[in-house]
Amino acid sequence: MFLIGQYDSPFVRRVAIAMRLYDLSFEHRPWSTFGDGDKIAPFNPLRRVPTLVLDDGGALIESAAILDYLDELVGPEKAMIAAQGPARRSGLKTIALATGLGDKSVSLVYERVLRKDDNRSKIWVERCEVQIGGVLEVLEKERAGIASPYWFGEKIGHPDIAVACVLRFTNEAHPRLFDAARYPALAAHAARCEALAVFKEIQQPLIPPSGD
Ligand SMILES: N[C@@H](CCC(=O)N[C@@H](CS)C(=O)NCC(=O)O)C(=O)O
Repeated sequence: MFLIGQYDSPFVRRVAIAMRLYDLSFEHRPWSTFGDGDKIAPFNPLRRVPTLVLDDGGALIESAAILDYLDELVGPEKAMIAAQGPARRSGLKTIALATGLGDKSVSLVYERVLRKDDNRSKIWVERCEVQIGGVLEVLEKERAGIASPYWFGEKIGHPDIAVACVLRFTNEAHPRLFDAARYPALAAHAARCEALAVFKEIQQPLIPPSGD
């Protein structure tokens, strides 16, 4: 199978990190959503990443759906989220907050680089910034109340990976919005994850689209 997308995307990165942790081999096609849109389109008409192309030629889109498939592949014992019950719901909520924050951060990048007329929507930018701040506050409070090395215990899980990937992206794209002194538990969480070999291997400094 091959994974389409660059590792500066927090969504592509979280899928690739999970695949490595699951020991699943894959080829990486680091196609850019804007520059290589025509290459992505036959696999995903939305021209979005991550897109995972399976050995039978079928393509999976959306990081959550891709990870759902990978979890099924490795089975419930190995899956990096509880199979059911309150622990699963809680994990899915943390992931949704993190990836929602990621959506807002990505949206702010597009707003910044794709508008050539200096005509950004003030309402949209302010809304995204409020949403990002709100999620950071909630995640900080949640993480500060957890003593274990990872969000749901001793072992790394999808929520940990999602939060760390999104924090790195947000920090690179909008350093003003993530002040480590204000969010010390999240900063420590990100540092713990980024220190792992798999996070060091699977990363790429942010290259925003040029808009040309
Ligand atoms: N909800 C999607 C978000 C993926 C996403 O936003 N990908 C960005 C790159 S970071 C993308 O494909 N952007 C191009 C576009 O949306 O047209 C997921 O979880 O996979």
